[in-house]
Amino acid sequence: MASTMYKAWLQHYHVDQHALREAYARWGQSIVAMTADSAVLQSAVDELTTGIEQLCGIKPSVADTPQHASYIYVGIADRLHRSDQYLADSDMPKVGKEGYLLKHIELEQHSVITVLGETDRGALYGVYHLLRLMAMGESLEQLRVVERPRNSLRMINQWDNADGSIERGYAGQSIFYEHNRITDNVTRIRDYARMLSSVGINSIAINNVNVHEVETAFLSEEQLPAVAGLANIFRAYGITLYLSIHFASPMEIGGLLTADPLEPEVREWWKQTAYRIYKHIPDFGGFLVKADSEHRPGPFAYGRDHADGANMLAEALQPYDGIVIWRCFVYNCMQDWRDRSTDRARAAYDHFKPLDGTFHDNVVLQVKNGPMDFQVREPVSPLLGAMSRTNQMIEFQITQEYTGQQRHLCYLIPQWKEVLDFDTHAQGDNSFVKQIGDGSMFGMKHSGYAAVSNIGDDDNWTGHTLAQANLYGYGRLVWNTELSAEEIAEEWIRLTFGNEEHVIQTLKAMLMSSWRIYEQYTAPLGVGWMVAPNHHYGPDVDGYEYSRWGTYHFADRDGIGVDRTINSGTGYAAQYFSPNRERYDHLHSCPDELLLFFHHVPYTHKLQSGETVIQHIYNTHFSGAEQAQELVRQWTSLEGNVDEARYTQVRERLEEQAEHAKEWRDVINTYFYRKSGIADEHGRQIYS
Ligand code: GCW
Repeated sequence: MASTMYKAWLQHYHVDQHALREAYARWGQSIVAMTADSAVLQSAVDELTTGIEQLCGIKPSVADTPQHASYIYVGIADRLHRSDQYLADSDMPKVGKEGYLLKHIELEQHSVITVLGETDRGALYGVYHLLRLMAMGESLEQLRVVERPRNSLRMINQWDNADGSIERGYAGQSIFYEHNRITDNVTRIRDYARMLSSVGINSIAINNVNVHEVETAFLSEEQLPAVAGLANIFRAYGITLYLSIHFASPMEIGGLLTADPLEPEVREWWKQTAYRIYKHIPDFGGFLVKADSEHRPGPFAYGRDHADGANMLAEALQPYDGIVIWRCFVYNCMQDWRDRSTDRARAAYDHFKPLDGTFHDNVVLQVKNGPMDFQVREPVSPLLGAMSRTNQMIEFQITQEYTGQQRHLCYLIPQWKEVLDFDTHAQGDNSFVKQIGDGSMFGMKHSGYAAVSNIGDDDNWTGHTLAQANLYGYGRLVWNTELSAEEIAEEWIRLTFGNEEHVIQTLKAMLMSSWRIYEQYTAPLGVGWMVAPNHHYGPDVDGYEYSRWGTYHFADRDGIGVDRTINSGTGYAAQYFSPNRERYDHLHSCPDELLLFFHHVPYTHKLQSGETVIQHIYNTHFSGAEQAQELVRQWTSLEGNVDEARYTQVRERLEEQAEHAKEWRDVINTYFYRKSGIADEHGRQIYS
């Protein structure tokens, strides 16, 4: 039996309100669907069947024509029999290729809950929506829901390696690979596909963007059958499979002496490779590419640019409608800390902006949400909005590399919401990042979101059971970017822990405060980093200060921060459109939370809040650590309301977090006290 941890948000708790359960069961006793030719519709029916069994304690019958007066109909609008036309609206709303209509229809002879898509994918998403409503105890009497996703690419990136390890994974080993091969244990992968599909994810890249030797050969005739096996699993849940590829594959596995993208034999090799892949996986999504980044090979080796590299791959995939997702995380990772003119934050824009308009229309640039690397606080990447003639998608990191590694609670949806609602001013006022995500800002063909997964083979998938909320929330958010972080949190809590008010309110408060709390006791005012090198867990203020990675804070006895202004600094602020450019560039208008990202200031500089920088550092670190302790208290108030296994697991993690927050507090406070010699106004304990 799957544990409560394992079932995540697909618990389908038995509905204990009698009248409600009876109503659900009346319709749910009978499912009508024509699944014959569609694995996706079959999944929809299977999900609905097990969902109803668990929610209502009855076993539905499944047939392709009504057997009872009340039933749930699952299907595709334009495939309805003439006699079934009443199931659709007289003018069926346009729901697109992934949307759906949910509706209660009451006629003389029939009482029907209908789930209709224009495609089988739409119907599947509709079923998940219906199950959600039932799990949250919503009445279906007035049911009428029309939904379509706002964004077309809703992708997950696995950073899984064939040896079973996961780069930046904090929840065990890979569920995809063991001992350098694709696993035969497909149950877990199927359950993952169900989870992803239930929140609307439609694409997955199944291997790390750092592609090592074994994964490079996934493109070979020998390995493709196993890859196709994974594609089959995901396809049944409406999820398209992508591979991360090694740019020098023609040399690594093709026996060529070059990977130069302008070399005809290299281009031919990729065309043959695409042909081979599509023979095995006719609906293969395409390639995800990390090139010329952190020692990965790329077109620079041949004096070519990123458009040359991406377009070569795009040409190979074009006959099959495949796409190239090309990452913009390109920067000099061999910088010299003595060199103050190179600024890593500038890199993505400097590399890619000049190439606007030169990429084929089946290339999508994948841009990290911030200019550095998934820190707890960063400005929004200035590249978002800066390329009006290029497909773009936005990359988030669900795995908590820099946000507590799933040992600390950090609900990330509020952070992502801020990114989506950021006004780039690219097309004047109200040019929000979410309009790049949905392609509307520049009317692009491809757009959307990708995020690095946070799952592994731990029983609870995500290490910290509450980190499941980030995976759930990512899917829901990129389906509908208008949902609020609170709404998503509440949904997740109800589906995961049930509908008890005390649990909902307590847990929601914990989730909603957690990102701020984490920010408070870690690196201050947007400066970032200050983590231990390599593994990135825990405080080490100077850990990256004299390194090659371009991640500095420049603290000295007088002050701290990176001068990225136009006149005296690296000029990074100029990459933004006005008025963001001026807002960041000027000390008086730069928002406090990003102050040290843009400016180098004395410790005595007064923030907009009225506090000095040094006092702010002390205050937030004392307060952050206290609030981490408060999270433990909030959670322990739920003892008895949450099952023992999850209660204990989460309590242990929160206790560890509270302890570790004190370590952060003391390391940071002591560091700045030693540097500045300025005492805490409130005389609290700072170790000298
Ligand atoms: O943040 C860095 C990570 C690397 C990662 C890289 C990237 C997959 O520390 O582990 O490599 O980002 O996004 O490519």
